[in-house]
Amino acid sequence: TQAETRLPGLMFPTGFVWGAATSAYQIEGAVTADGRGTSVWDTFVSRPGSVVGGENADVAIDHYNRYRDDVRLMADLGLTAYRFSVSWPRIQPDGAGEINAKGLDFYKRLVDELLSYGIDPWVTLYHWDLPQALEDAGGWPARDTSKRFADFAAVVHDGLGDRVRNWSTVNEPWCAAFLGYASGEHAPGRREPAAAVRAAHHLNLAHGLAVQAMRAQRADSLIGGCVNLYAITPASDSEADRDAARRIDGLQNRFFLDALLTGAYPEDVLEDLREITDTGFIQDGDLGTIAAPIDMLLINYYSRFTVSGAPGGAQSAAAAPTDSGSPWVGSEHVGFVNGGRPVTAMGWEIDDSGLNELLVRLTREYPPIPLIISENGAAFEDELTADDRVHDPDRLAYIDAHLRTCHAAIEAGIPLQGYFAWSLMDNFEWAWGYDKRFGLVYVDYPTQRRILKDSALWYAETARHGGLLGPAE
Ligand code: PNW
Repeated sequence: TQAETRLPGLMFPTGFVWGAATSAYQIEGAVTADGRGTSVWDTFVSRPGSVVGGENADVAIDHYNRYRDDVRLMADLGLTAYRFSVSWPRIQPDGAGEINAKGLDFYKRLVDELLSYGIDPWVTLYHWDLPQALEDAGGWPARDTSKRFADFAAVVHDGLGDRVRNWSTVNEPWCAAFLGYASGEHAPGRREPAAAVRAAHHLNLAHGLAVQAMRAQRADSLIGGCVNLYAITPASDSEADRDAARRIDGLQNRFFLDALLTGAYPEDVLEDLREITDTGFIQDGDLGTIAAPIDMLLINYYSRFTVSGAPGGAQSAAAAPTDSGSPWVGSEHVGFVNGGRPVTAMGWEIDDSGLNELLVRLTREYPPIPLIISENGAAFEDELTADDRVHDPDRLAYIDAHLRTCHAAIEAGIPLQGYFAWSLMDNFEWAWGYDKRFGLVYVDYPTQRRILKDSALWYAETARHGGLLGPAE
């Protein structure tokens, strides 16, 4: 292989986790199989105008039926870990009570298949597919949903805890709260800023209650919270721009990091938020629950935002594909400015220095905790060639640059223990439908054929080698 003809390059520590990630709704399909209930995403996609091209994930990439082949693909890629999520409505079709054994069985089979190849399963408990029945009862703005989530977490942990060691609770509470309940570009598509703030708190609370419930079941599970962080720069040194950066950093990063890691919401953010909602729903003791000790922090990193406080902003950071409001509740005046960097097919600016900035900041400003990059990757326009190849040098370069940043961080003593590429395979990219391809593996949707992109072959070699290869000898 090429590995033997190249210089060693940048080696990562032994035991570094080389993974790839997916989520249930984005890949599974089979939405009515084996007693699965309805989630808010099933409802949302059937509403005209919510997804580009009117697409849905009824079939997605049919992973529910093809999981054995997909796991073999992971083994071929030399992955040591696979991060996936469990569909709540498969386990509890109505979000509470009765356990649907057939749903849980699917994940048992999946985990056993992974373990048979020596691939470590990393389970995410919530990647946005709230049972519709719970949304009908109020959704995340209702406090009770946090308790229902803790019950669900206990069911899954009880069912899989004997064979899964690494767990995370809620994937990206920012997205679930503010894209789901403020901008409405994600399910359930509500545009209620005050409700979105309650949702954000209840998603944090759900995390804390789930940690408690799982710890009570067994002590040897490793449990983390998962946040999507952005590097944020003011467009200029003006007071207005610096205030814009403080606000967006507050809503996007600190609201979640401070709660999880220090047990307090940032005062300045609470003060901004009081203009749109009273915060009486944050009850005594909640923050203690939310800050229950965790074993690691999972970070999803994609990009940097450059922000301006000059009036006339109002557009969302990652411009939404559908008609939607602003996720930046109370800071709708903030403008997102072109920072002048190359962008991906999502229009997201490529900047690995932002990842470094975040890792350094986490180490400096928060109590020490093991870190995992649980998502990082990029969408580009991929094309299948006549000889069944996908040349994706931009994606390869994106991942390479971010891995170099990870390596430098580890050298600098930052406790970064793993990296998961988003995504293992092309899949249903939420409001964008199938238009945006994030996969290392190309999926030919009409035939469901999986084809390794150049980036997949390169990532496989990197994972096998345990580091980035140097130049040819
Ligand atoms: C994350 N934004 O989503 C999710 O965890 C994945 O499911 C998703 O496929 C991936 O990133 C790529 O989008 C995000 O608008 C969606 O800021 C939207 C935003 C951020 C993350």
